[in-house]
Amino acid sequence: MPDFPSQPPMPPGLPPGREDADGTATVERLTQKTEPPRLYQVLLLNDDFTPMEFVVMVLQEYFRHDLDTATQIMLKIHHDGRGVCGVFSKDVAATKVELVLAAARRAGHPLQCIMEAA
Ligand code: TYC
Repeated sequence: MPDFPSQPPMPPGLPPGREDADGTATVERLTQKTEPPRLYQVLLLNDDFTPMEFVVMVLQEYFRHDLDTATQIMLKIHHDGRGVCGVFSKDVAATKVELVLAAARRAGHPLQCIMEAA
Protein backbone atom coordinates (compact mmCIF):
# COMPACT_ATOMS: atom_id res chain seq x y z
CA MET A 1 0.00 0.00 0.00
CA PRO A 2 1.35 3.48 -0.84
CA ASP A 3 1.45 6.04 1.97
CA PHE A 4 -0.95 8.34 0.11
CA PRO A 5 -4.12 7.29 -1.71
CA SER A 6 -4.07 8.08 -5.44
CA GLN A 7 -7.52 9.67 -5.13
CA PRO A 8 -8.86 12.00 -2.46
CA PRO A 9 -11.52 10.35 -0.26
CA MET A 10 -15.13 10.65 -1.35
CA PRO A 11 -17.29 13.12 0.61
CA PRO A 12 -19.10 11.37 3.47
CA GLY A 13 -22.75 10.36 3.21
CA LEU A 14 -23.10 10.02 -0.55
CA PRO A 15 -21.92 6.80 -2.08
CA PRO A 16 -20.66 7.21 -5.66
CA GLY A 17 -23.34 7.25 -8.34
CA ARG A 18 -26.22 8.33 -6.10
CA GLU A 19 -28.16 11.56 -5.78
CA ASP A 20 -29.61 12.97 -2.59
CA ALA A 21 -33.36 13.32 -1.97
CA ASP A 22 -33.97 16.38 -4.19
CA GLY A 23 -31.70 15.10 -6.93
CA THR A 24 -29.17 17.93 -6.72
CA ALA A 25 -26.05 16.24 -5.41
CA THR A 26 -23.01 16.24 -7.62
CA VAL A 27 -20.16 13.99 -6.66
CA GLU A 28 -16.96 14.84 -8.48
CA ARG A 29 -13.50 13.37 -8.35
CA LEU A 30 -10.61 15.61 -9.28
CA THR A 31 -7.52 13.65 -10.25
CA GLN A 32 -4.58 15.83 -9.31
CA LYS A 33 -1.42 15.51 -11.38
CA THR A 34 1.76 17.13 -10.11
CA GLU A 35 4.59 17.30 -12.62
CA PRO A 36 8.11 16.88 -11.24
CA PRO A 37 10.01 20.19 -11.22
CA ARG A 38 11.99 20.88 -14.40
CA LEU A 39 15.76 20.64 -14.20
CA TYR A 40 18.29 23.05 -15.67
CA GLN A 41 21.86 22.54 -16.83
CA VAL A 42 24.37 25.21 -15.95
CA LEU A 43 26.99 25.57 -18.68
CA LEU A 44 30.25 27.44 -19.09
CA LEU A 45 31.20 28.78 -22.51
CA ASN A 46 34.72 28.92 -23.87
CA ASP A 47 36.53 32.17 -24.58
CA ASP A 48 40.10 33.06 -25.46
CA PHE A 49 40.93 35.11 -22.36
CA THR A 50 39.74 33.50 -19.12
CA PRO A 51 42.66 31.55 -17.61
CA MET A 52 42.22 27.79 -17.39
CA GLU A 53 43.07 27.93 -13.67
CA PHE A 54 40.18 30.32 -13.04
CA VAL A 55 37.70 27.99 -14.78
CA VAL A 56 38.98 25.03 -12.76
CA MET A 57 38.59 27.08 -9.56
CA VAL A 58 35.00 27.97 -10.53
CA LEU A 59 34.15 24.31 -11.14
CA GLN A 60 35.60 23.37 -7.76
CA GLU A 61 34.20 26.23 -5.70
CA TYR A 62 30.73 26.71 -7.19
CA PHE A 63 29.98 23.18 -8.46
CA ARG A 64 31.91 21.12 -5.89
CA HIS A 65 33.89 19.12 -8.47
CA ASP A 66 37.23 17.64 -7.41
CA LEU A 67 40.39 18.85 -9.13
CA ASP A 68 40.52 15.99 -11.67
CA THR A 69 36.88 16.32 -12.70
CA ALA A 70 37.09 20.12 -12.81
CA THR A 71 40.15 19.91 -15.07
CA GLN A 72 38.42 17.43 -17.41
CA ILE A 73 35.31 19.62 -17.66
CA MET A 74 37.42 22.74 -18.29
CA LEU A 75 39.34 20.98 -21.08
CA LYS A 76 36.10 19.75 -22.63
CA ILE A 77 34.81 23.35 -22.69
CA HIS A 78 38.12 24.56 -24.11
CA HIS A 79 37.88 22.05 -26.97
CA ASP A 80 34.12 21.87 -27.63
CA GLY A 81 33.13 25.46 -26.84
CA ARG A 82 30.77 24.63 -23.97
CA GLY A 83 30.29 22.14 -21.18
CA VAL A 84 27.90 21.20 -18.40
CA CYS A 85 28.91 22.13 -14.85
CA GLY A 86 25.88 20.54 -13.17
CA VAL A 87 22.10 20.03 -13.24
CA PHE A 88 19.87 21.82 -10.71
CA SER A 89 16.39 23.11 -9.96
CA LYS A 90 15.58 26.41 -11.69
CA ASP A 91 16.29 28.62 -8.65
CA VAL A 92 19.57 26.91 -7.78
CA ALA A 93 20.74 27.03 -11.43
CA ALA A 94 19.91 30.75 -11.67
CA THR A 95 21.80 31.46 -8.44
CA LYS A 96 24.88 29.53 -9.65
CA VAL A 97 24.89 31.52 -12.91
CA GLU A 98 24.72 34.82 -10.99
CA LEU A 99 27.48 33.83 -8.56
CA VAL A 100 29.81 32.59 -11.31
CA LEU A 101 29.27 35.71 -13.45
CA ALA A 102 29.86 37.97 -10.45
CA ALA A 103 33.11 36.15 -9.57
CA ALA A 104 34.32 36.31 -13.18
CA ARG A 105 33.56 40.06 -13.45
CA ARG A 106 35.27 40.75 -10.11
CA ALA A 107 38.36 38.97 -11.42
CA GLY A 108 38.16 40.84 -14.73
CA HIS A 109 37.44 37.78 -16.92
CA PRO A 110 34.87 37.59 -19.74
CA LEU A 111 33.77 34.04 -18.77
CA GLN A 112 30.16 33.32 -19.79
CA CYS A 113 27.85 31.09 -17.75
CA ILE A 114 24.32 30.17 -18.90
CA MET A 115 21.46 27.84 -17.95
CA GLU A 116 19.31 25.67 -20.24
CA ALA A 117 16.34 23.42 -19.59
CA ALA A 118 17.77 19.90 -19.25
N1 TYC B 1 40.08 28.91 -23.63
C1 TYC B 1 40.62 29.42 -22.38
C2 TYC B 1 42.14 29.55 -22.48
O1 TYC B 1 42.74 28.98 -23.38
C3 TYC B 1 40.26 28.52 -21.19
C4 TYC B 1 38.81 28.46 -20.92
C5 TYC B 1 38.21 27.23 -20.65
C6 TYC B 1 38.02 29.60 -20.90
C7 TYC B 1 36.86 27.14 -20.36
C8 TYC B 1 36.68 29.54 -20.62
O2 TYC B 1 34.74 28.23 -20.03
C9 TYC B 1 36.09 28.32 -20.35
N2 TYC B 1 42.74 30.29 -21.56
